[in-house]
Amino acid sequence: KILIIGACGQIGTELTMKLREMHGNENVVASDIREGSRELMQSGPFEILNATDEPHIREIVEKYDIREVYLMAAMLSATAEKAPMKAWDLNMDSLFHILKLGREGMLDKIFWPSSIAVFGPSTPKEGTPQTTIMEPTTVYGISKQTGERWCEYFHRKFGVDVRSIRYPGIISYKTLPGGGTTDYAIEIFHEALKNSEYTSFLAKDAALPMMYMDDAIKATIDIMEAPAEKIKVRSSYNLAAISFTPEILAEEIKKHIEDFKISYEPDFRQSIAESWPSSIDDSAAREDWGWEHEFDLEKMTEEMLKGVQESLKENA
Ligand code: VAH
Repeated sequence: KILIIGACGQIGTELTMKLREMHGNENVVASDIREGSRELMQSGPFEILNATDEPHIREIVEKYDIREVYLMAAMLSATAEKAPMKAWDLNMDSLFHILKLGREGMLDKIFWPSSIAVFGPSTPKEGTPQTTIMEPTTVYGISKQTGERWCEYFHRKFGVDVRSIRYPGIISYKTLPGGGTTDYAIEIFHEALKNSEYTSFLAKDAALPMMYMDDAIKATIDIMEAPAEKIKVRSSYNLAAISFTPEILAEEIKKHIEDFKISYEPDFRQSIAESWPSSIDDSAAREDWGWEHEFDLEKMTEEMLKGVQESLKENA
């Protein structure tokens, strides 16, 4: 059976629904520090779990005979800057608990998400390579860089089959943003549909690597389904789909909402965005396990406007 830790988060929610669709609801146990959406809570087993609570994790793994864990719990970049040590403890302790279970032979496979936040101001910004200099300036980025090193260590030393992806900014409408620097690209759709205007907390030219949620879920499933020998990178794979600036995204939205207006009031998150790459080279993922994105800027914008419109109607 599969356990998802952090199942109520932005990625966790949609990943849980997808895995339940693939493997059967009863075979996918969702867990998080708090309850999640009605759809998630009603579709299969759920446990309230603090991702740093090792004894409770072990108890759940034994109770449900878990053999695969997706560890999606973390504090993201913007929130982590407000509570650095809390973010470090959550992001790192949770990973150690799961890697140790893997070392003890309790798990067949582990998925752990990294992020483009592992890159810093000294990293080449365009077409950032799979292997390059990484001097992250955020607590979140430092925790993800450290986590990658531990994943590679537990794989090399103890044969733990842990797989990881450096997610770019992820855009979706089924869960509200969770404290990320890239979340302007989610908020903008809600504001455009509600008020036809949006004030961006990033500057107009802040280019960032982004991906629509369906592509992120597909990549997560693809890397976990690939034969172990194809997964040559055991720190974490670069992954990319689209790159755009707030200005480019606003222009795309204006094709659907003509009177949409954007203004810019960069805040502390602008300096985080400036420390990250503008675009990523993900050729290793494409070569090793056949990664291919589907959603370009146009298709993502259409899907988001449709999806946010529906959720606004439902909650109206
Ligand atoms: C964040 N959405 O903004 C996350 C992600 C690359 C961005 O790590 O912190």
